Amino acid sequence: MTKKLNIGMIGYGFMGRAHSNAYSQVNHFFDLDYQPVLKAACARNEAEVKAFAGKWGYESVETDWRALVARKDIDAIDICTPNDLHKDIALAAAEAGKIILCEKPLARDGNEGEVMVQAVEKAGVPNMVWYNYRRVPAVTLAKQLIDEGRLGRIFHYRSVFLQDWTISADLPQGGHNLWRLDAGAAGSGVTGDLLAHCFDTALWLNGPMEDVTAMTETFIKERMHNLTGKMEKVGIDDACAVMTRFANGSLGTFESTRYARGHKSKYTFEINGEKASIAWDLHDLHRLSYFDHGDDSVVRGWHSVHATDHDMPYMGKWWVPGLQIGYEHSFIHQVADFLDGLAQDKVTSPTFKDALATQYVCDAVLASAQSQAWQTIKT
Ligand code: SOE
Repeated sequence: MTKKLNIGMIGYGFMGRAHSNAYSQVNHFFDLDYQPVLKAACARNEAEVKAFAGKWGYESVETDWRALVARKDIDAIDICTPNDLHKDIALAAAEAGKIILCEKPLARDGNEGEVMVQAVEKAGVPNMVWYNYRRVPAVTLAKQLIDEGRLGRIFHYRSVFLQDWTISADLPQGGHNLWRLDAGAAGSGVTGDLLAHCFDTALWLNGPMEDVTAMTETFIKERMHNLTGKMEKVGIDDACAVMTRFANGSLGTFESTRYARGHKSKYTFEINGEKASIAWDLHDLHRLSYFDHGDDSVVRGWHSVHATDHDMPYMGKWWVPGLQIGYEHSFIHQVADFLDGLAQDKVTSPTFKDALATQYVCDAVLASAQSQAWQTIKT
């Protein structure tokens, strides 16, 4: 019989919606021992959280996350708040013995992340961080191809995450929707928000990085702060470029900006190996580009693999071959894997500990941009 897993969701923004959708959909498509129940939604603004709860079908609301964490009928806490609340909520939830799912990045920096890892490990509670792009079928396929040795020795890992939504100097910082521009709430700018995705995927596909050198820029130095009503210094990085060495000997380059006019969410990676190369682009997320040097020379070239057949990762659970899925499905896949892990008493990656490794890369990047010197990445 299916076991109910009562979810307490904290936050109702973009990610609150993405996760709620995943919980609602997962049992329609995956055969699982657990079924998430949208038990309670929590946010400070009562009217907003009630509207959110009504739309998604949450059974109740709370306006204080501590009251939610204290509730006996909640099994799992999902943290979808701005980054500055991740640590306190996670610590309280671990103390209360709750399962914890936390939106990325794990924390504002490695120090906060370490405390969170200690807390979940001490409490022995299942935990996971929502680095969703690992579960796009074409990205999971990339992992399979690498693990099968099809690329051979890896030489290069190249990745960018480009957006353009903060170019206007009139855009304020802080508060609902714009906390990503407020260093106090976010911790950092594109490094923690966007490069963190690139680093998580890279660590998963290509293994640990050893050291980094980086530069950052803040193009708009002051913005009106929504919470104070005053012009305040902008503390986040608007753009960041990184060079790194991976432990497997390959070289990595990463770039992220919110000032790439014309790009809305252009996340790409390309990996060049001795035998083959692969490339992926979020704007065409169901395709994996693949070049195999072993192909007969007269047909050798870049293949565009449409990752929709039933033998592609996760795709057997969806429609008929050729019909593609999208962004929101990566979250559904992540919940499916997590619930399956719970049923089998197995850890589902990325755990808090895995996400701490990404946090350490971000810390080293920001430290390098500051010191203008190479930085060793903490392990
Ligand atoms: C920022 O605009 C953002 O929403 C990130 O916070 C998400 O993690 C990323 O997937 C898309 O862009």
